[in-house]
Amino acid sequence: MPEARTIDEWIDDAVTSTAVYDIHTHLYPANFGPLMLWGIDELLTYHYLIGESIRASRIDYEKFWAMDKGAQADFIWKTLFVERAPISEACRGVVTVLHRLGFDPASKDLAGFRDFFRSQTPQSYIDRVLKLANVHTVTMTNDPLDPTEREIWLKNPERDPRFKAVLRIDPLLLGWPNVGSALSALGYSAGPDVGERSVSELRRFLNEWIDRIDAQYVAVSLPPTWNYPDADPCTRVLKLAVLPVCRERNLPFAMMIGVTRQANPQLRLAGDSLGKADITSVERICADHPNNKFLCTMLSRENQHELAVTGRLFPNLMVFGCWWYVNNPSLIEEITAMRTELLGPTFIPQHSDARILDQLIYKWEHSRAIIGSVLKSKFIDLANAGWNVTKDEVDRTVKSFLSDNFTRFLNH
Ligand code: RAT
Ligand code: ZN
Repeated sequence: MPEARTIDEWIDDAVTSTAVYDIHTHLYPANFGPLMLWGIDELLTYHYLIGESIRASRIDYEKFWAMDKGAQADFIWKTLFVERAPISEACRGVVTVLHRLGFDPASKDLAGFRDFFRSQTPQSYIDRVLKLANVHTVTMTNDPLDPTEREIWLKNPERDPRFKAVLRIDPLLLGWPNVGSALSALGYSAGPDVGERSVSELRRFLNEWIDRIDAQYVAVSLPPTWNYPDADPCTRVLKLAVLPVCRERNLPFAMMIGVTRQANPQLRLAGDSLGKADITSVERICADHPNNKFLCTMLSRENQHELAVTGRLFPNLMVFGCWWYVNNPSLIEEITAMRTELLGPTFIPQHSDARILDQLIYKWEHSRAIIGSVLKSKFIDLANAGWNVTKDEVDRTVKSFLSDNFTRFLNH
């Protein structure tokens, strides 16, 4: 029987050396031009840090938004890293990134950091970051109704095989009746009412865009009030267009549930809140569509236990990630331990949600450490219970968590 120290070493090795398939980010490859965000000014103006700096400084919203990006980054650096200790998770992330790139973050030499980023090219910086973060594939979030993104796709950009696409359809489910006119402006004869004609045009839209971007799955974020089934356009579009198309094409449908958009609009992207959602909607959609595959993550801590239990009940449901406001060390640890106890190795513990390329470095370094520590405690408990834990078993478990559970689910 291996000693606890040996098991710890196996896990540390596996967790660091296994390359990650990051199943949800907001990143783009270099040839997507302005959509690819990277570098120190983008890192500092991450919406999490915008929210934190406005709160800490009590600056007027208008005064903050009137600054250009460089001035906002200066302000956030001064407010959160110079005047105060950067002890929040989002602040610590910037410190980890700078450190891993070889800087002494304590030098507080923002001008020096900027010089380094100015000397990088987007393409080679992607190689460097993916290597440092040990991430082999990054899943984007692609919205064909976003005019900038749409223009780029319509030019058939060359694909970087490390960046996979996902068709994100929030407005198609939640934006009725207005989305009807947005679709008809693009040549789909959809009206405001989700009638039969709109439904068949929606299916055409979905199929065309799945093909164009080679989508790996179709995704939506939903409010805590989401109810399924309901007498609303969302249920109708799901039942008649989204789920049949996903089924025909064997694509998962990803539900990210619990976001209340724009609870404080003054904060713009940083102004979204959260709430506890009704798990019975997840149960019903999985039960009613056994031939569909679902990915699901939930935003409120209060939903995490019932989501893990729901995962036990439905093999067609893949529980994934610690999303956004639960992507913090104390909660990742709690959620990952609980999911392991209820689901064994059959879930996807984490995604990064990175919006800025460099964030892959910290989001994965921080998450790997926690996934490793949860696995150590579980494998040592197992050894103490009398099981002969092997290195192969440890390696397979880590690979399932960081990459294989997702590819197996896609291919099933
Ligand atoms: O985590 C985030 O950055 C959020 O702003 C959202 O993008 C969220 O993850 C989403 O995909 O809606
Ligand atoms: Zn996201």
